[in-house]
Amino acid sequence: MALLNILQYPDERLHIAAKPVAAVDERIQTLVRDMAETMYASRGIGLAATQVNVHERVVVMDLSEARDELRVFINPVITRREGETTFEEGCLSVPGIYDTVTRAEKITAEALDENGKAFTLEADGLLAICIQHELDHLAGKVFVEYLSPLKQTRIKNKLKKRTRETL
Ligand code: GNR
Ligand code: NI
Repeated sequence: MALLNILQYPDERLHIAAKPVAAVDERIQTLVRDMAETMYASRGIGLAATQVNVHERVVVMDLSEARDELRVFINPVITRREGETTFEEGCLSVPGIYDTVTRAEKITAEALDENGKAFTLEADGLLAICIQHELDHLAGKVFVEYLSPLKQTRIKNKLKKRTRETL
């Protein structure tokens, strides 16, 4: 097991689009385990491989109170979107920043699990929001890009200042 470093916005590597996983092999299973360990250690509800500088379509998620219901999405795609909902989002790559984002209320997602088995999931509520947030990461998009240019500039300056102070 290993803890992975999480890229911090505005790191340009957060904008690299992830490639599909060719085979769910031992290398991918190790990545999944390390990403899960990193997500739990950071108290996040989700983590996309992009955030740990691996540009392949892998996501881990756990929305359970007890933190014992790991969900793994390999090569995920959203096949259906319905309705609209807004939620105050945060991101492990944008620490301390929370703002409202509008997304689809209900989605259908298709992916492979950690054994390479295909599944379909209908989701709403926080699960639907989190899946959309993570798939955005795989496309190279961070939630702050939904905010106004002014807010994006302020967030960038705040995080750059913080990075300077903690180096
Ligand atoms: O831990 C997280 N919480 C969260 C809250 C609202 C909407 C999305 C999220 S995902 C985030 C973890 C993360 O950054 N995943 O990419
Ligand atoms: Ni995020």
